[in-house]
Amino acid sequence: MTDIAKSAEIVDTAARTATAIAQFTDSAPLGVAEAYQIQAKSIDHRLARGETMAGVKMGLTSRAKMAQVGVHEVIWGRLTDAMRLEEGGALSRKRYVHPRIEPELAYLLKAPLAGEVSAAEALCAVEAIAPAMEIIDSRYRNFKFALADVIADNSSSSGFVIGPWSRPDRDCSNLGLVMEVNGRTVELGSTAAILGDPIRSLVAAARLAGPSLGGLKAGWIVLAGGATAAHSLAVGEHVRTVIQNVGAVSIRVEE
Ligand code: OOG
Ligand code: MG
Repeated sequence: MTDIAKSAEIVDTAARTATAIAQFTDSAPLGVAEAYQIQAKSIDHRLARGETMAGVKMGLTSRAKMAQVGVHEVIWGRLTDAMRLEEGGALSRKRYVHPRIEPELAYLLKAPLAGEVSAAEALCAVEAIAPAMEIIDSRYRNFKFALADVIADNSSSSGFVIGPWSRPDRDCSNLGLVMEVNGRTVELGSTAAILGDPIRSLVAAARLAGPSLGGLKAGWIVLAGGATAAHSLAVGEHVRTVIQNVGAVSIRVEE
């Protein structure tokens, strides 16, 4: 039997102290349902320290991401206010184990969403969209994990940065995007890489995450998932993502 509380404390401490840990599945089997319980309890520690829920991140919604980490299921994690980084600001490299960054599309909800919804219904709950990047930092050694490990570790989420919000009045199903580091293109892609259309990621968030969270709430952010493989961050890098017709978002990496 997995000790949910103990495991939650282990991932929370690893995240808080930027210390790599062994995969849980190296020592004992771990189910997906238990893994989500560990995630929930680990985030409870953050909420107890005064952080508040800011939304949900969807993960492994593109083939490029699945291939990079060798896990092939859509997963989700919780976002808190403390994970948000200032757009155009800096992140401190030493606060992470081995951070990576990836280009994403963000949705801001104006109405609650839960359970089985259509793409049209999901879009009706969207107040705004924005270019975004997620900082993922698996707490497991060598960024290696199985499905249940990554879920327990809040689906690797450790930060996010959101560019300017705009009205969700355009077709976002196939928008070109580029992620550049110090002006050099490192990833090129399309929002279509996200489940064929990123709105499907919001539909999946409502179905998969909604029930555990009492629904996705108005005011929450939903990250649709990386459209390309992630880039490993190094001190001195300035990372910028531009999404066609949506805008740009950037961050730099300090010591
Ligand atoms: C797992 C999290 C995946 C995404 O956008 O696909 C994710 C990982 O890559 O460590 O955030
Ligand atoms: Mg992501």
